[in-house]
Amino acid sequence: MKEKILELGASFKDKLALATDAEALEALRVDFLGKKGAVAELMKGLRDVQDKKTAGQLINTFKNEVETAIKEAEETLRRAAIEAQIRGAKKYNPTLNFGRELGSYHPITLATKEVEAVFESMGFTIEDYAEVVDDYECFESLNIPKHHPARDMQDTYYLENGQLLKTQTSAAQNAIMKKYGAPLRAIFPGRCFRNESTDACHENTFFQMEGMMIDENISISNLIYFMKTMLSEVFKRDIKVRLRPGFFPFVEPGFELDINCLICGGEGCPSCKNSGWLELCPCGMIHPNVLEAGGIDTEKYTGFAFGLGLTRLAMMKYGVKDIRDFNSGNLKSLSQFKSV
Ligand code: FA5
Repeated sequence: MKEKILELGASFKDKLALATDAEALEALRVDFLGKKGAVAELMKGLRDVQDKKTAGQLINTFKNEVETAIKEAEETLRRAAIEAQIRGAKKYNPTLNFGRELGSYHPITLATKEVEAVFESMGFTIEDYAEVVDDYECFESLNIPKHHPARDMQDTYYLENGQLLKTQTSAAQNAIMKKYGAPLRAIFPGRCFRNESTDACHENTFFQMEGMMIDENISISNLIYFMKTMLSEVFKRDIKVRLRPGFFPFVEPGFELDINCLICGGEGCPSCKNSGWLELCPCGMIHPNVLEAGGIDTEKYTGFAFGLGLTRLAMMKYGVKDIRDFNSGNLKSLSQFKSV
């Protein structure tokens, strides 16, 4: 009996190796485990064996081995079929590219992703904030009380319910300070709205990216380090930058950070209002009143903030001469920017 089983085992192995589809496996199962299969024949043969117990155990072990091997082979086939399906789906997906151009990222999205990646790698979290805010968020909490002349610099769209369309991403500063407290590193990109007449470098709807870092002993050198790193990572080449004093009620001291216009190389053109420089990223040390309004202990903490003009950054990075092209919906020009 033992020899017979060994013989059958070898034959089963050979046949299993050749069974490469479900039908062949089923045939093998019937041959060995079916009513008239090899195992059933072995059981019949028990009649003529003296040591029935040992022979019965051998048959049982063989039967279990055959069952397990067939099950495993079926599972392998099932997985291979699923993988083939997935591979096939990648080759042909009727919902994609059906006689049309594939979509692409908007250049402002690309610029946003790049800047986000730079700050994320330096430990900043990325926050999202509303486009409709209230007077406190956009002005009061930023040390700009009612009737302060700084409000005139941002011609605001007010809603009938007293709320307004965010004129600057700084409007989220207070809520983010309250949400996280100190220490804090956060950036928050967002769409801003101002009732401005448009030209090659001004839009009424544009993007900014605000950034804040609050901790013990934060100074202007930290601010300059982070601004420099961001610009060199995003532009990946040396660009001329100038830092000059700038007034914003929510920072003290405040700076204007301008970059040499990359459209004209600094000669002067409509993209930079013929000055050769483009205001890109005002920044400064957060005013203690603003920190206090955000619940931050000003005895212990200081911080910097910046308001990067993301749409202008995209202009410079991609050589777009007129900011109005971004909102034009002109797919022919916008779809040139495919990669991140
Ligand atoms: C502000 O909005 C401040 N909240 C920035 C700030 C944040 C200062 C934190 C200090 C600390 P400003 O109005 O200059 O500042 O706008 C910031 C940037 O947004 C500008 O440098 C410019 O790049 C961009 N920007 C402003 N107005 C427009 C516009 N109409 N079209 C396109 N980009 C604009």
